[in-house]
Amino acid sequence: MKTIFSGIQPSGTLTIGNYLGAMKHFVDLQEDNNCYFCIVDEHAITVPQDRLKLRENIRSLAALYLASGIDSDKSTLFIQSEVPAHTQLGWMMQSISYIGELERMTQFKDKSHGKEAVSSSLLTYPPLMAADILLYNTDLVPVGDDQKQHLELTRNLAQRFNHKFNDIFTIPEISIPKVGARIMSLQEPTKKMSKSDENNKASIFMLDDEKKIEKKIKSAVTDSEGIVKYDKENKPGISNLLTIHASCTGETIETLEQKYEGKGYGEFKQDTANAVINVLKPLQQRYYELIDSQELDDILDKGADKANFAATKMIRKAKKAMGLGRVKKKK
Ligand code: ATP
Ligand code: LTN
Repeated sequence: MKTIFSGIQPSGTLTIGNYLGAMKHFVDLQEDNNCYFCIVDEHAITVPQDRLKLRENIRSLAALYLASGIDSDKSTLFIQSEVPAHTQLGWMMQSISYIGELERMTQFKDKSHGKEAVSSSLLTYPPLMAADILLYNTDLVPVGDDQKQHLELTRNLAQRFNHKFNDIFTIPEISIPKVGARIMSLQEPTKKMSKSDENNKASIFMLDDEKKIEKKIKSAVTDSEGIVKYDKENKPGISNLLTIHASCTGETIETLEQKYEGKGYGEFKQDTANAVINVLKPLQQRYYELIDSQELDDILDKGADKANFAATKMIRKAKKAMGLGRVKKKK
């Protein structure tokens, strides 16, 4: 049994990229592991958020986790800002991070590029992410491909802390899915599908209805060759649809290539849309049952209690290791 930790930002409606690259795998992992799944709202405020929208997104993300199959009897589901230990350890992690290494993070470069005002928390986002993971003695972190660099930094910070102070942190491993680790934009298939993409047609959202899903997949950018074949370099659009299709049905990409040999893109796109709809429809039904329920609040309360208990223990150790606070004199 391993300890697993992962987090998703409540920064908009989740896409099937988030689902196929991350959430779907969380559900498989919870069967025989000790899992923590977090709604990382403190990460979301590193870029400007509308307060009411943020509140809505937090609740919506919690309901999506559960609707996807996260079981609160097996896993701990909680909101980051309801466990103060995250920012506490985040600060300690910042104090052993170098500005140079944070400036080298591609996510920081991408998100700060061309912006007039860049918050300092956008730069110090990775030490907070390291804290999230290290608080729980995490062995494994399931994430999409884009988080590799942050995980590498987390491992470095954990090693640095252990070496400098005391050996208290487990060095976490990263787990990236074989298929679906990087779902691309439907409109610009060389760019990752993102929940914050300005072009609405570029992403399929987990709460999109059947008609929207069909429309978006049918208008997905492909090529004029007419051959359903995986070739990421020359046919990024078709390769992306093959990945989506395969991840949704569990078929291999090779099986799909054979199945659509000699057939046009029309039929392939229609079947891909159906495959996505079949995955999302039952999930959406459960989502709407949960979103305004008391059950959802009870689960999040229980999750915060469990996470607080485990995280507080680690904070005590980290403070002691760094020499923070005091040792009380005996009377
Ligand atoms: P944004 O799109 O707003 O920049 P994000 O979706 O990258 O944010 P998160 O919501 O925190 O950021 O990501 C949650 C998880 O989903 C992470 O494990 C991330 O790697 C994964 N993920 C995000 N986008 C994709 C994608 N296009 N393909 C596969 N996995 C993805
Ligand atoms: N940085 C991640 C979200 C995230 C996370 C984490 C993922 C914050 N804390 C801890 C795994 C473990 C992202 O942007 N996708």
